[in-house]
Formats: sequence, structure tokens, C-alpha cells
Amino acid sequence: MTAGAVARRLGVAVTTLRTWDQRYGLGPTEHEAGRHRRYSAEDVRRLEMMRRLTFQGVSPADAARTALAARADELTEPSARPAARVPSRRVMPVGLAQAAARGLARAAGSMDSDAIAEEIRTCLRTYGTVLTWTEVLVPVLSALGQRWQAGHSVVEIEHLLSWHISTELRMVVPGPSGPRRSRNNDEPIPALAPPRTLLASVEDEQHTLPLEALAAALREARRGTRILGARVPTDAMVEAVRRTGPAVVVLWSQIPDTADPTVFTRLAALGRPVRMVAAGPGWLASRRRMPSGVALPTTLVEAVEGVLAALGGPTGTGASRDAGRRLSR
Ligand code: B12
Repeated sequence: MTAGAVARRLGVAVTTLRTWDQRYGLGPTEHEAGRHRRYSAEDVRRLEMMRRLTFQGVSPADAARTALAARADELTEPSARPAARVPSRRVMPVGLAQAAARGLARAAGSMDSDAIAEEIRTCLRTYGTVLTWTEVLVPVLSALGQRWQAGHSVVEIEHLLSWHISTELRMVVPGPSGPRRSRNNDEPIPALAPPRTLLASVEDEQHTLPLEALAAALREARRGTRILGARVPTDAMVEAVRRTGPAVVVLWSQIPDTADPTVFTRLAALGRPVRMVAAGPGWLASRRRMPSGVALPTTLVEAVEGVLAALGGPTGTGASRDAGRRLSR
């Protein structure tokens, strides 16, 4: 099968398949001269095991190890395991993600606030933060960025959409096992332990949405955060760490102009046992100037798993510990 066909069958993005191939070696094994590599039936069944485990909350690294180690007779026939049987988490079929993204882009384009809010809320309730962010919101935001770069007037759309994304992400509540709800009734919201994670965008950095997604995803995992928002001056950042003593600090930089690694040097100089995380594409150019021990996750999932692992305690799988090791490199 081609990557596109496998992606459709599994309900994941083609880019996800590529990542699983590059990172974990879960790729196509069939070769045909002069053509793209093809997935065999067994490759597909391994990928289905991978997908099942990751949607159950197992980290990609652990899920891939299990899927690669499984004997052929341990892999169930695809037809015997419809997506509907995946417990607690649903898959987000590619078609649905694309339809939701199209709907959201349309609503944003016509500046229809109610429709924007409804589309985002429905996705968050049904699929949770990570899938909604990765499969729906990021594609729409990226497309908007491209239109801006091409000279279209989309700044007003960008602001409206950002507002609604923030609003809906802030409504994501913690729940017993992967909540998919927004705060829309009188149900008591389960209490969380005091936050040990501090999130902020660095000095002069106005972009915050990915951090807000991280905060929502951590809340779903029943971990509270302190989030300082946009443009946090370095002095204030240092003071916040000194005053609140977090176990993890995640600093977002979207654009290279705002990425100054000395903020990490200053935090390290406090001598606190704090896991420092540099998140966002802004840091890429300055990563060699980072003090040692600063983690650089490249995806929301990696950041969530890494924070959960750094916080310790019951994270559900040993996989999160692996992610923590990845983060701590
Ligand atoms: C929304 C938005 C805004 C909003 C932000 C609102 C808010 N509360 O965050 C507002 C309107 C304020 C804004 C302002 C500006 N923006 Co703006 N903005 C965007 C937009 C459309 C989305 C930003 C976003 O959330 N991206 C997050 C995801 C969608 O994108 P990503 O980072 O590329 O995602 C990758 C990785 O980061 C990773 N990832 C995704 N999510 C997560 C989460 C975690 C935790 C991790 C670790 C990784 C990760 O996966 C992705 C694939 O690799 C982008 C377009 C874009 N492509 O991002 C422009 C964009 C980032 N903005 C841009 C610019 C230029 C600006 C302004 C300078 C414009 C201006 N002249 O005023 C100002 C900001 C200045 C500043 N100093 O901060 C440029 C940056 C170009 C560059 N590389 O330097 C972009 C790329 C648009 C473009 N195509 O040119 N912006």
C-alpha cells in the first residue's frame, strides 16, 4: 500500500507515518525498483498496533518498540479491530480532521465568531487537545501564516482566530481519564495538585498559542500549570522561578528575533533543580548557545510527555519516562 492509503486506513496524517518511520523505524519494507517504497500487509498491521497503543496513551517510543517486537501472529487482522474499539481515546480520521480544518478556515475567513468557537469546541470535546491542536488548529494557523506572507490581508482574521483558540483552550478541564469536555455546566471541576510547571513566552514574544495548547493538554492529564503569557521580561522570568520554585520551566520562542538563550543561563545560575525546556521554532538558530541540559522538544506530544516525565508520579506509562530522558538531553 502507498503511504497515502495507509494513512487513510489508519486515520492518521501522512506526516505522522513519516515521523514513525524516521524516528522509530516503523516504515514500509517492500521495495519496487524505481518506485516509492510500499507498505506490506504486515507493515500495516504493525502500524495499526502502533496507532492503537498511542491512542491509548502509550508514548510513541514505547508503542513503536512493542509494535516492532510483536511476532506476526500477535498482530491482529485489521478487519478484526475497528477503530471504534479503541478504548477511552478516539482516532481522528484524516477526512474528519481535514473537514474540521476546512470548516474552521471557512468560519475564520468570514469572521464568524460563533462558528469558529463551535468548531474548535466540538473538536476539543471529541478528540482532546493534542489531536485538535496538531491535526486541525496547526494546519489552519500555518495556512493563515502563508497567506499573510503572500501579502493577503488576514491580520484581523489571525487576531480573531487566536482569540477563540485561546478561549477554548482555557475551557479545557481536567478529567478522570482523558476529558473531552469544555466547561459548560455546573459539574464540579476536579481539583488539581498545586502547579509545578511554569510556562511563558520569552521577552518580546507575542506568540503564545502553542503554550496554551501545552497547558490545556497538561490539564487534561491532570497537571496544573502557571502560565505567564506573552512577552515576559527576562528579569520577571527569573523572579517567577525564584518565587514559585517550579520543577519544569517551558519557554516559548516562535521567531528567532526573540530567542535569547541567556534567559536559560540566568535560570541555571539560580542553582534550582528545575528542568528547563526551550520550545518553539525560534530557538532552532540559537540551540548551540544553550546551556547544557536544556531540552528542545519539537512537537506538542513530545513536550507533554517530557513535562509529565519530569514531574514524575503516575504518568500512565513507562513511555513518559523515556520522553523525559529525550527531553533532558
Ligand atoms: C497567530 C499568529 C500571530 C498572533 C499570535 C497570537 C497568540 N496569542 O499567539 C499575533 C497576531 C499576535 C502575531 C503577531 C506577530 N506575528 Co505571527 N503568526 C501567527 C501564526 C498565524 C500562528 C502562530 C502559531 O501559533 N503557530 C504555532 C504553530 C501553528 O506553528 P509552528 O510553530 O510553525 O509549528 C511547528 C512547530 O513549532 C511544532 N509545534 C507546533 N505546536 C507545538 C507546541 C509545542 C509545545 C512544541 C514544542 C512544538 C510545537 O510543530 C509545527 C511543525 O513543525 C503564525 C503562522 C505560523 N506558521 O505559525 C504567524 C507567524 C509566526 N507570525 C509571524 C510574524 C512575522 C509576526 C509579527 C512579527 C507580525 C508583525 N509584523 O507584527 C508579530 C509578532 C511579533 C513578536 N515579536 O512576537 C511570522 C514569523 C516569521 C518568522 N519565522 O520570523 C509567521 C510565521 C507568519 C509568516 N508566515 O510570516 N502572530
